[in-house]
Amino acid sequence: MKMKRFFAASMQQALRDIREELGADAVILSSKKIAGGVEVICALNYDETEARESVSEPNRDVASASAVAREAASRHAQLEDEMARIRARLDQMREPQQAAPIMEPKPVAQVSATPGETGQIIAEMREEIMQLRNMIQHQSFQQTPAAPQVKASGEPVSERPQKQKAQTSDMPGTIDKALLQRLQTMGVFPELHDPLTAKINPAKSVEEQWRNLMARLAHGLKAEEEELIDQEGNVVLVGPTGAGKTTTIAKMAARFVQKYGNNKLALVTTDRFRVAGTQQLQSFGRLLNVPVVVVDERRKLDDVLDELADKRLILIDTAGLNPQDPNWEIQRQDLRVERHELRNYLVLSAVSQPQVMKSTYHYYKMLGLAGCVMTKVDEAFSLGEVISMAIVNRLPVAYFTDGQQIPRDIHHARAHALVVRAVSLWQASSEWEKQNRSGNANLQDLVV
Ligand SMILES: Nc1nc2c(ncn2[C@@H]2O[C@H](COP(=O)(O)OP(=O)(O)O)[C@@H](O)[C@H]2O)c(=O)[nH]1
Ligand SMILES: [Mg+2]
Repeated sequence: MKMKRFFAASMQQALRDIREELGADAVILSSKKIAGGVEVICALNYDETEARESVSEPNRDVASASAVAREAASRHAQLEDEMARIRARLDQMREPQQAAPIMEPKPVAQVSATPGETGQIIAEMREEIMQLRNMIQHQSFQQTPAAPQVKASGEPVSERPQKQKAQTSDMPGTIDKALLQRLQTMGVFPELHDPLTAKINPAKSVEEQWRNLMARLAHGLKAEEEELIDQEGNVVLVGPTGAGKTTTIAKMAARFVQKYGNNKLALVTTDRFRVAGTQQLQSFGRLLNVPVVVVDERRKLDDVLDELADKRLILIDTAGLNPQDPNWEIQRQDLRVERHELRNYLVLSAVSQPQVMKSTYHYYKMLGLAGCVMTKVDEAFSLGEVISMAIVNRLPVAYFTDGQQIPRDIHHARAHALVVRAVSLWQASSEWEKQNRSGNANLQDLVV
């Protein structure tokens, strides 16, 4: 591991110097304020254990600064490449078909390559869809035998397809009950079951029906095509207390600074109802060296946005309130603007109960919602609920977050990746339930 000490006037300048000299794979091991600026120690070919041994006495600032830069530095270049590729593909894909929430995905076989670049893009898309199908199949049916069973004669046993045909012919024209059960276990809202299953062919094998269902789920889920930090404007995160608004803003801000520097970003908060409300954002703003402005009766949001006219992106944090709270109306007034445009994103915690999510949406939709951010995906037992919320309410997903690390644990959302994750969680929860059921049987013996 190569280590190097950098001195710079600001953390941002240090990050720029480091990136220039050591490249995107450099990892910050420690940083501290010194007279006239900051001192940062970096490493190339980072190894966690080795690093822990070399850096003694890390303090809180060090931990935060390290969290800001660690991994993101190395993943950044990779993400940028991926984003450029996806953007190009989406440009090619854009079709005038936004109407129904669940749309029939194009059968892969019908996608024909055209010459040149378009052909290449379509070939990549086809590959991606195949990967999605394979992943879903692999994750959902791990219990099915990997290799076909063979009779003593050497002839393959064709038992499974026959069995499935028998299952489906019992209920002509209806979807297999087991599939509905899977949708339920995944947390997919019942109101989506019919639209999802409407065009599923019950004559197909259960595996094929399931793959089709998941492809339709992914197709119904819309994701924000361009990452929010790459767009200009005023982005507001709204949602209940504890959903992860402030943390997500911190993650987005750190990503922005790493990509574009700190000159074109500002943070604004309307969360002035709790002492801690503004403190959290202010300390993060200090760390990134970006301005943080608090909106209140004297500083209207319109005026604040006028003052920040030279910024490319303004991230606006809010208090998690509900209409019963006397401050709800105050915050609504705070968010009322005449001279600017706001894009409100609802922050939905993947661990919220469906009813809580629904009532949250009900409260916040009156603000006008441009999309949503899914948080705490790492803590969720199922993702069907939060995915259903986005589909049913036609909220494009901008990001999903899966941890507390800033900015590592935020990801530009992609529909199929979220569905694959939902399927693998379903797999894990089915296993858990199976074990739990046998546990309950033992408990019953005890109780009786
Ligand atoms: N596990 C996990 N925790 C998160 C995530 N996002 C935020 N949190 C934590 O959730 C708690 C509340 O977050 P905060 O941003 O203050 O929520 P806010 O009230 O909506 O601003 C904090 O402890 C965060 O660290 C996430 O994606 N995963
Ligand atoms: Mg907050």
